Parts: sequence; C-alpha cells; structure tokens
Amino acid sequence: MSNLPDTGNTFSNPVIPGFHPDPSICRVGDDYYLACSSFEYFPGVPLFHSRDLVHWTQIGNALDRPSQLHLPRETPASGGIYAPTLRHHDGRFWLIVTNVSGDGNLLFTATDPAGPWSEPVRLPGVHGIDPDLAWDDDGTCWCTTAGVAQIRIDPHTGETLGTSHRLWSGTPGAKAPEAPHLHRIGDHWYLLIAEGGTERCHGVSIARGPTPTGPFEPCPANPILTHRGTDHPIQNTGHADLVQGPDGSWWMVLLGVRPGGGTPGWHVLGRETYLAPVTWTDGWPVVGEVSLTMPAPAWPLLPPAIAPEVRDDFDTSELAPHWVSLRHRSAEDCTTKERPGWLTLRARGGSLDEPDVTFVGRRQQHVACRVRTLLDAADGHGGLAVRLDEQHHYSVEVSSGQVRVRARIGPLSTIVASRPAPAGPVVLRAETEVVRAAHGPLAGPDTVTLGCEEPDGTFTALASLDGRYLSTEVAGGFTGRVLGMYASADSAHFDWFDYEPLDD
Ligand code: 6LW
Repeated sequence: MSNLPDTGNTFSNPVIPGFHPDPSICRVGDDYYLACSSFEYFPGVPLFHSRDLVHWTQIGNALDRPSQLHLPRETPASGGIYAPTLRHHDGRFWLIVTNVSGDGNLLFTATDPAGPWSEPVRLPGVHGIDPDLAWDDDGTCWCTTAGVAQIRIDPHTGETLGTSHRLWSGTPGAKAPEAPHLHRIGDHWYLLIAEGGTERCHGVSIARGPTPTGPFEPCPANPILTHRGTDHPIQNTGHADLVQGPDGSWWMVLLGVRPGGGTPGWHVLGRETYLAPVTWTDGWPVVGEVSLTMPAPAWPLLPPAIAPEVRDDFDTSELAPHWVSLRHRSAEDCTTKERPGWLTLRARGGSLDEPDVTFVGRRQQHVACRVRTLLDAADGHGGLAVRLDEQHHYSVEVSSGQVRVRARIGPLSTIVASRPAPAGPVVLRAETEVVRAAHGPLAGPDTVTLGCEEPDGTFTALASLDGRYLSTEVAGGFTGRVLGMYASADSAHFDWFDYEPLDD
C-alpha cells in the first residue's frame, strides 16, 4: 500500500464516457483491462485497454457470438447482461457476468482479452447478480454475489462446491448491498460493495477480514464514497472496483452520472466509468469526492496517438467494436458486403418501437454532439435514431418519399414534422445541445434537433425536442442514449456515419 505523490498533473473524468456502467478492472504488467455491462445490446460486454488508467481504447466485446450471448426477442430494455467481473489468474483472463434474461451466471476465459473468449461455462448453482471471482492461495475459487453471499465453485466446470453462505448484509438500513468485489491487499481480504441502489443514494462501502470467507468487519467510515445529498455535478457514484498501479498506488473505478437541467436533473448518457485515486488510513481505503478533474497518476499519461475518427466509411468487412445492435445481429440483416463501402441493414422487425428492429448504433459519449449519416432509402425505409429504449426515442426517417421526424415518449408516438425527401441519397442529422439557463421546470438537460441536409449541404432542422424525455430519470432502466441507423422496411443502405463531439 502506498499513498499518492502529488505530481501537480490532472486528468478528466469520466475516463470512459457514455453508457459504460459497472466497471471491473484488472492489471497485467503495464496493461489495464476493463469490462462493462451491456444489457440488451449485442455484442455484449465491451472491453477496454489502457496503459495509463486514464486513456482507454475499446479492444473488443467479450460476448460477440450468439453461442455466448443469447438475448431472446422478449429480453426487455435493461435486461440481458449485468455487471461483469474481470480478473487475470493463472495466465488467463476470467470474466463472469449474469444474463438476467436467460442463462443466469456465465463464466468465460481468454488468453487475449481482445478475444476470442471461450464458450460460456454455466453456473446453475450460483444465484444472484453481480458475481465476483476471487482465488485463495490454495487455488480455491470463491464466487460472491449481491446480497452479499458466497459459494465455492470449480471455475472450469461451473460446478458449485458446498453451500452458499451470507458474508455481509452491508450497512444496516442501506438497501441493495450488491456489486461485491473481493481483493487481497496486504494481510487482509477486503470486500468492496455498492449500497443504496444505483440512483442518487448510491455509495461504496467496504469490510475486511482475515480470509476470503470472513468474518468481515465493516469500515467505521462507511460509506467510503457517496455523493448522496449533494449537488455535486457527478451523482449516483457507486459500483466500484480496485486496482493497484505499478508504483504501489491504488485506484478505484466506479460508475457515476452527470445530470443536467437543474434539480434534480436528468442524465442522458447513462452511467459512465470514472477513476479516482485511493489513499489509505489505518488500513482502510479513503476516496474523496470524485470530480471532473482529479490528480493524475505519477506515471506519464499516454493519450492515443490518433484522435478518434469522426467518420466511419464502412469500408471494412467487420464493424468496429463500438457498434452495437439490439439483442442480436446477423450477417443477413447487417452487412458491409452487399454494397461495398456501405452498411446495408435489412428490416426484420418493424419500427424502433419493436425489440427486434434492425439497428446499428453507438453510445452517445458527449453531452453535445452531432451525428450525420448518408442514407440511400431507394430499396426500403430507414433512418437515424436517438434511442434510449423501445418506448423512448426520437428519429428522422426516410420513407415513401418523405423525411419524417418521429417522437416516441412512453405511450405517446407522433410524427412531429415531415417534408418531401430530397432526390437521391439523403444526409440525415441529429444533434444535441446543452440547455444553458434553467427556465424553471421546463428546462431540459439538452435539446435534440433532427433534420436533413439539402443537396447544397445546408441543414434543415425539422424539430428540436426536449432531451429530458430521453433521460434515465424519465425512462428508467440502466442504459443511456445510443445513436444509430435502422431499417424499418426492406433494405436501407448507409454510406457513412459521422459522430462529432461539439463544445458544450
Ligand atoms: C447491477 C448492479 C447495479 O447489476 O446496477 O449499479 C445493476 N449497480 O450492481 C445493473 O447495472
């Protein structure tokens, strides 16, 4: 254990913006790896790599085949894949997750975290979400779940050995003790948990004991992290994991949200991944407030040599790992091979209101951003969507010679604006703009403007809509906005897609 030297340098939070909750982290030599939840999206469990803990690059998705990730049509929004634990043990990477919409707890291994990951090992005897994996010195593997309960497992077969026992119920009076992670640090085993629920009361607490099975003594300073009851710009802080740097310093990754639009605020990007330094007092970890700017690690920061490209031209046969679909994706309904240099989507369900709409999107990662796509709808209907779930989305669609903006807000669905489509392929555009001044109860966190471009490139805005209705506070659930392309009848062809952060 060591406390942090102050280098005077800082880094910006969130370190992985956009809907990337429930981070779990491990370090192997100079490399850090991190996994997040993915819910109803396919492929699942995005995996990130970093060499400095601050700058992260997505290197893949652990669950990228139907045999690993089965999300039936009935999978509700925010169902599917919950809360991974990622560990490196015995020369391999181990990943354990819960598919709450079918297969329960599942374990995967890989020698390279970029993949391929193994077929799933099922754990029918492990009940409860948020499974953690920890190995004792003698190789005993403990699986600890929300509650907080623990059972010994054979991680190779998924067999449970013995019976489940309760480890800790968290702080008396606090709800939802969950997200356990067990770490051996010095002479103690530390049991890190989240408490209070994943909304404004969320927090992180910790207990320690002499063995991985306890008995556990709670930290007198619990919760060691919470922003509850504050007007801090980052809220809902919780669901954390710990990692040690090569210099002995300790770091916490956790989820948090950035509500906008006044009090209580609406967050639209989902739960994002934050990083915070950890110091130690009397053998207990201390985490102060998690801020948008924080003291940097003592080692050199290594921003990526090449800034992320604004445009994806769909010139490669495989889609980049940040593109996600809903519940499944098949080569028949999503391909760059039919018309080289174009992404072709073939409608399999109906509209964005349906769970099996053919959709390819990416997480909104900046509060203010612009997305554009060139759509050829000569063979069908398709469009550009700002999506939270099946019941909360805005879209601009080309169908039957018209460009239409539609808003779906809970039980209400309406065409907000329409006009004749320009001839030939059409550039569709959506952009979000932060609402600066609070205008009483009507202030949204942002506005979402949708429209199309004229042949000369000028933008015609068809509608500017209140972003609150595409926020988690309105829609509920565990995800955030995803921006993407879809086909609603026959085939829609997309030549390119731009994602451009704007100054907020
Ligand atoms: C996850 C639970 C939680 O399983 O939300 O914030 C649930 N924490 O630990 C879904 O992400």
